[in-house]
Amino acid sequence: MAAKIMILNGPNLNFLGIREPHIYGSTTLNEIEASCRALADQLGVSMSFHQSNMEGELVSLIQSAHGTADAIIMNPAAYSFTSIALIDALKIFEGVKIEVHISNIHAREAFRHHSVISAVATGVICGLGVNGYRLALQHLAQHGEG
Ligand code: CA2
Repeated sequence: MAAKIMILNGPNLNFLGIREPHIYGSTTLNEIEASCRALADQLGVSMSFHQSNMEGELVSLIQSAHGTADAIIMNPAAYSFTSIALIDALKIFEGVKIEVHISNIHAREAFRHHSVISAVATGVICGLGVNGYRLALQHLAQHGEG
């Protein structure tokens, strides 16, 4: 059976490609989803794609992945720097967890330098633009989770 991968996006990422293209590029979230879907088809994995501005909703989505998905790819956006609730939810999820940031958070303001999520992530991709999502999918497909 095809592996199942959940892709989660945190607050304000629905504005990708619309505002601040100098930081995040001009690709919209819908375009990222379409590109990930095409790649997932090619790789033979199944994929769901979500965005929420609400921390509790992201927690519920992570909980729903428990027992139903093999891996989570997550851009927690601003919650990366604050959310104990996301840490706890991700700890419950037993599969592979890849944290993705479009920008290089270490080259930006100091308050973006420490993601609290990274401690519970299997791996982190950051600063490689929207290609980070595709690289995460490729990794999962190549390493037995996809
Ligand atoms: O680089 C990333 O992917 C981030 O996770 C994006 C977050 C930011 O808080 C993190 O520090 C790094 C912000 C997402 C907000 O997205 C916007 C998109 C367009 C216009 C304004 C915000």
